Amino acid sequence: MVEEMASRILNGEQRAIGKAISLIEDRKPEHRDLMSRLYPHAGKGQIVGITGSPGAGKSSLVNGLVKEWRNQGRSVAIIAVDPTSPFSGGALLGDRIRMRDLEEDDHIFIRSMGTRGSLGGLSEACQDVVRLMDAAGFDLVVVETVGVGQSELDIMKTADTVALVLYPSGGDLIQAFKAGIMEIADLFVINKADLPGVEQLKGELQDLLHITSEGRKWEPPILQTISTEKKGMAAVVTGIRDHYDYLVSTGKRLERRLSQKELEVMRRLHERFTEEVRPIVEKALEMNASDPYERLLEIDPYGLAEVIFCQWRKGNTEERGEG
Ligand SMILES: Nc1nc2c(ncn2[C@@H]2O[C@H](COP(=O)(O)OP(=O)(O)OP(=O)(O)O)[C@@H](O)[C@H]2O)c(=O)[nH]1
Ligand SMILES: [Mg+2]
Repeated sequence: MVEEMASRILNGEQRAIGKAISLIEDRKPEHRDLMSRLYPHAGKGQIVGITGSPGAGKSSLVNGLVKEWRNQGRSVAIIAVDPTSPFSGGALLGDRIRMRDLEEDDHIFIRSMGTRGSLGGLSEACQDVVRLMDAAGFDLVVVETVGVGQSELDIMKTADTVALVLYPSGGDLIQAFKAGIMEIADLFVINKADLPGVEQLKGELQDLLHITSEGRKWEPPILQTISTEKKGMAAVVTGIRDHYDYLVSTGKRLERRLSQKELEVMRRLHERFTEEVRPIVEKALEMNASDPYERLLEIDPYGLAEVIFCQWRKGNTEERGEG
């Protein structure tokens, strides 16, 4: 079943892609086999992260960029990551409405992803979906996230090219600086350039860039757009292309991917291990659930973690017949 699904995905069949995404989002065990099969086929597309504070105009920008890319005959997959933020509810609906006119085209794929349950794994799932789209043959895989938390930052770090969307009087520049987004941004887009304060924002940005860009070979361009009027789109598309050419010609694209490998293996292991021990943890706490709250609070978490770890290790050695 997974084998057939993989070959249909490699053929670019949208229905198979949709099904696979659900498999990935639910973290079903089969998704690992699927991803292993797809992995050798990924790595041809350009992964573009678009980040910025809520309402900066990321979706409007992506909308405009997609039209430009399609005019150049390039296919685009868009993943709108919706963190459990208080802003996302309405915005996501807005995205759907605005992007509906794009959905008739076979060379465009749009999907929103959110945190399912509270156990996280969003960045792992997102990375898998990106890889899936890449393997399916999309020339560009665009990930839109609100630049707030660690998992968004993790997602951005797996992109080839990161564009930070700012807007005048957004007051989000310092926040982005603090969150570490400034350092990983390859392009700066000042959107809503029809509003006053563009020059001031540009000045502040240039000052901050002096601090963060030391030793960088790529000089991040600062571009201006009015996304709602589709103004400035061509320059952003060119900037994204230029950055890709820079990565390829300097060997940095491979370098980046290699340095991410260890991190990714560690994250996959962490996810796998957590999955494995969770039932043991739940059981251990359940046994104590009949105790009054005070007793539950007395449980020493360090000791309990140690007991569970040893129990898990013992179980494994017995399984291998070494016990
Ligand atoms: N004046 C002006 N408004 C814009 C521009 N671009 C986007 N907007 C408006 O800004 C609002 C937010 O735009 P979105 O594209 O949804 O912004 P977003 O960053 O995707 O928002 P979230 O996904 O909620 O974080 C909408 O009302 C847009 O119409 C622009 O260039 N100029
Ligand atoms: Mg949006």
